[in-house]
Amino acid sequence: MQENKGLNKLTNRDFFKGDVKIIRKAKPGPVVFIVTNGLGAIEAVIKDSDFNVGDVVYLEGQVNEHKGRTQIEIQKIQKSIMDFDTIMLQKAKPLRTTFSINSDRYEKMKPVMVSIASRIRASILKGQPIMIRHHNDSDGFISGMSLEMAIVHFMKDQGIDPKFLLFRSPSKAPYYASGDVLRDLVLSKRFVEEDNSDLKPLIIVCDNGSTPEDAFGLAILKTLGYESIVIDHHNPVEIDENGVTSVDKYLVDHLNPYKLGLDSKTSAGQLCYEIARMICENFELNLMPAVAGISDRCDTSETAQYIELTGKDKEYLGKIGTAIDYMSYQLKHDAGKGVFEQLFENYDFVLLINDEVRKGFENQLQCALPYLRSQEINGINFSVIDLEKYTMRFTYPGPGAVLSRVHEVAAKQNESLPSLTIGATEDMFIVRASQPVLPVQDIIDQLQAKYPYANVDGGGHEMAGAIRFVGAHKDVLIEEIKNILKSKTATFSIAE
Ligand SMILES: [Mn+2]
Repeated sequence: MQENKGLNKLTNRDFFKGDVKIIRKAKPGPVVFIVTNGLGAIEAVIKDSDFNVGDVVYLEGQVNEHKGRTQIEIQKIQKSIMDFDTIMLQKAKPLRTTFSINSDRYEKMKPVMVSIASRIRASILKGQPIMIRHHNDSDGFISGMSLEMAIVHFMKDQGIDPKFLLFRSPSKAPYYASGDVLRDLVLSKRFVEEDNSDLKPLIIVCDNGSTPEDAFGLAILKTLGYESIVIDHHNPVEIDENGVTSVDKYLVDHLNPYKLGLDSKTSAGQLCYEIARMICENFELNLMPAVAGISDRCDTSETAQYIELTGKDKEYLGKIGTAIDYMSYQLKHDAGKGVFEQLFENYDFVLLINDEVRKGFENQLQCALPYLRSQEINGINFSVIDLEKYTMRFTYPGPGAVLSRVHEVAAKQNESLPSLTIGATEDMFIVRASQPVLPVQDIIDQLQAKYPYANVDGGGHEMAGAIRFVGAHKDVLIEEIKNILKSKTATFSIAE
């Protein structure tokens, strides 16, 4: 066998001698190790052994085929003093560190992206399980799926079986809620038992994770000794002049454009896609960042470049995003493995779902629009609709999507003014604005200050977000939002 050759390239009747690291150990029965030389992995079998995951050993043995699998039959195993960590660290460096498009924004974020890609590659190489949690919308699914696809690709290239090593799931709440964190902990325990490994999974949170709402969940993970990474583009709300956010102290890496003085206009799906390309230099699926950017309304030159790469138009791609949102709604907590992938492969499936979604919107809007109330306050077209009363519950599209459409209609009705639309449910306001006339966070801060007993909470982008509160105070809070608008002294101009 030649040097610098991955162990997964060994073939029947080779004789192996060399230093390896144990990345998995399976019992009972004979001990089956998965060992790697940093370039590729292979099974190595012995009757019994006290060596464990993480140990570096010197091996000698015949390579044989057993039930269709190539294995080293260990004849000699002993402790090795080789510095494997240095070799693995070297190997973890991405082979590709260029982007699929030209972007000054990306260049600014590159060091963090390369660092995250290296860390994920290092986890794969040492057999550390990886758990991906992502927002349950189109951009969030694309974030999680692009990382997942690249990781699977890289694992297979290395001869590593992704089973028990990779897990992805959507979050129900628009943040990494403690319930999801605890569920992940239970699942991670199962990983470790299957694996006989004492390596705790690496947790990756995408399109969520940057705000104070995420802090409790991420603090739990840190306290229990887990490594977590956040890749997000939502406004972190709490961020100091050095770009340090409220969650940074719980993380090993945190990519968020705001940390580098940028904004939410680069979607998490686009960030994750570029990191995915660095994890595996053979991974490419440019439909993903194009759809993610369109779904999250990121009107940037980056999105335009991605669209161009696909050779499709915005409408065609937008329909894939719509279909992802629909499936996410129907599948709830389910990762939908194998089904979401179809949306990037079978466009008839996309069209079929879009037809259903169109009918659903028509229905919901027919119910809601007659009850939309608009008024001009201080140069702003302010509209309110009671989504609880005037839409069908548990029916797609849900209140957030319906409110977006209602807002579009409200904005069209009075195009000369900036529009702010609020959709109210029992204990939540969904907010949409055509311009950043009154950022959602400002509303939250002011309501919190004046009505502490309403327990106002929430978050979002500058022009879209959600505000939760104790239901009894709903009407008072709506009136207060109107007062906030009335008392604003600034006049707003229409953006060109
Ligand atoms: Mn997003």
